[in-house]
Amino acid sequence: MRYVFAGESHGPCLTAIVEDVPAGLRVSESQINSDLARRQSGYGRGGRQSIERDTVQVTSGIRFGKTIGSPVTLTVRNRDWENWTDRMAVFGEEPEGLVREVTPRPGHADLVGALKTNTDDCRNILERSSARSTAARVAAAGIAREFLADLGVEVFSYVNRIGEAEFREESPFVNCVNYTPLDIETSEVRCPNAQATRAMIAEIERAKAERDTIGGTFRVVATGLVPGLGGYATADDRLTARLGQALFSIQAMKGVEFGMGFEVARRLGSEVHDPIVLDRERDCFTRTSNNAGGLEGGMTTGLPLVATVAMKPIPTLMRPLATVNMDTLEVADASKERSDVCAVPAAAVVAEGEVAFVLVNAYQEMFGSSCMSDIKANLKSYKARLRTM
Ligand code: EPS
Repeated sequence: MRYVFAGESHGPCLTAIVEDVPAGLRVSESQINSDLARRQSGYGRGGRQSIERDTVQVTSGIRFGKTIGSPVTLTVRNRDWENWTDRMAVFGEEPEGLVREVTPRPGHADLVGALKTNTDDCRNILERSSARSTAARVAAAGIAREFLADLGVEVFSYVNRIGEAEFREESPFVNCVNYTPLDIETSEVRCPNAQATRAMIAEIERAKAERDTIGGTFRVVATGLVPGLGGYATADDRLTARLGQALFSIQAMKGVEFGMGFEVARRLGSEVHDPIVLDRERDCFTRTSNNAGGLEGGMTTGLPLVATVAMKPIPTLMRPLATVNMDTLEVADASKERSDVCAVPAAAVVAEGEVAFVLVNAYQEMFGSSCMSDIKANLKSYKARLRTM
């Protein structure tokens, strides 16, 4: 299952087309809309989110609430388009006195994108590089999430750091599965701990008072996975690499760790690797810890998959950084219209979707692609074989 997506931040709409969708998958419009709403949420979001009310319109691939095996087209309208019809007109002449974006923001794609594509207006770059496009990606991921849910796999996320405010967890790679959606979604920063939530909000307030922006880290967790997804034999099979690529494809992501992550470099082997034991009750192999974050040799172990992702502060600062005016070549303040002070809680929702697509593909490789009933039958016999080993 793969998707392409298109649409400018201030154009009429954002569109995604999802291909290789098996037939017979039930899809809920309200579930996609609730993911879109989660993506719009989070303490520290900017003015744009009070304009938009993201909802999905599906125009192909689904009949009577179920996929029929053809590509699924999903559209999210940009309400803000109405305020941009002159500056973002699809056809017609450039309006008289059009203000071009010539003061590229450090940290954004503005300057390098303009140099690369030979334009004198950074708007042509920022309209696409903006994280607004993640609304289309979250809508597309709704299909992947339904696929996984049908196979008993759940993907969720939570924020564990904003700036200096950290949610310190006891054995996080084992205990993270105990947080409920209520614990996470009722927090204004999507952190399942009230004290840490308060500290994170204070960090966002501190950045806002300084007219600055702030980043953080979040975890993406997937439960209910079978062991053996991905592969150890070729570079392309390795799920670790595929997850890394998917997570780094999201704007502003600067680091990805699995399980214990970088900490493994400081520890001895005996403190890192998860001892294998037999779970006699569930009749399967398991581990006494999950420092590997659910991945060994490029494959899932069957334990929860836990990725921790670092997001940098958003590059549009209300107290602009120094840049160079591309017309005059003089020192200037970087562009600032409006921005989010912090978008870490929203980015975590986007990351859930990217992880979901990687997992769907790993399931399809092992268990088939054409229809859900065959995929489920194949999965059932695989699970039965694992039990008889
Ligand atoms: C976003 C919409 C954008 C920004 C943000 C995310 O809206 P606008 O540019 O109209 O204010 O709030 O985009 C960026 C962080 C960025 O770097 O471009 C959204 O819908 O998520």
